Amino acid sequence: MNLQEVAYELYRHQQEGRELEKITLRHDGLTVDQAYDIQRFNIDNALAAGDRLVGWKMGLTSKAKQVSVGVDEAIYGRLLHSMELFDSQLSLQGLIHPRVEPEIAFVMKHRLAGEDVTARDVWLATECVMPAVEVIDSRYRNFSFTLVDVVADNASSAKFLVADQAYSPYQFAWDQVGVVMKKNGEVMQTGAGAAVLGHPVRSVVELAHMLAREGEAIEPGMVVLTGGITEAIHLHAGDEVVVEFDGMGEIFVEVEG
Ligand code: OOG
Ligand code: MG
Repeated sequence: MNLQEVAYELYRHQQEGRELEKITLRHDGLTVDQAYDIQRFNIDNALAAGDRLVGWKMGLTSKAKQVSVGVDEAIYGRLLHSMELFDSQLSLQGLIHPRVEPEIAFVMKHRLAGEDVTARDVWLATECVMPAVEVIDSRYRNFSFTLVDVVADNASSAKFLVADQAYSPYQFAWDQVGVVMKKNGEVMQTGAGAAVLGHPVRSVVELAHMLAREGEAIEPGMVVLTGGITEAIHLHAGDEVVVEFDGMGEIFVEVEG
């Protein structure tokens, strides 16, 4: 099996917003390490085409998310400049079956690297913490995948939006922050920061450890999405989503169409 070929097929589907069958159906020997190689090849393709790496996302860090997709391990993906939204308008162009989820984002001021990174190191390295939402969009049919498939597909990354307002890392107990996600006026999901590995800071610790094994690091200025606090909800043209973060205001997503 040629990993570059598998990667390129997935890349075309990501670029064109076309779904495909799980790659593990045809390549059943693929390992998780090879899946991360595929993820990296495709990000390198995007960087060669002029995009920029702006951060990392953790995925499947909450029980609700693990149960809903049937994968019980945390994963990471890479965030590109082209994925970032700068206002509430979400175009469905190039998306297959998008879903949205509330997240807490860390923005770094110092480099974080190594298998011995602790929560203390994360606080020392963090510039600010921000409410965020992620729009995920698996390229696989019916959003159905194994661990290997989803890692290769850059952890279903599609779009993300961070709030305008940043907060001091010490202003809130991030595990106790409550979140309410409404769609078209109806409450769809509720949760608290503690859903993310007990405390979102642990997600950044875990990311640093996972990256250390690959010789990668969280660089200054990068954003880290720590993982969905609740299950993700489907988005369709005309939907209006409001995500309320306790004491921190709201993030709106208006789906164009
Ligand atoms: C995998 C991505 C999960 C999160 O925050 O847990 C994720 C998926 O559910 O498609 O982004
Ligand atoms: Mg997410």
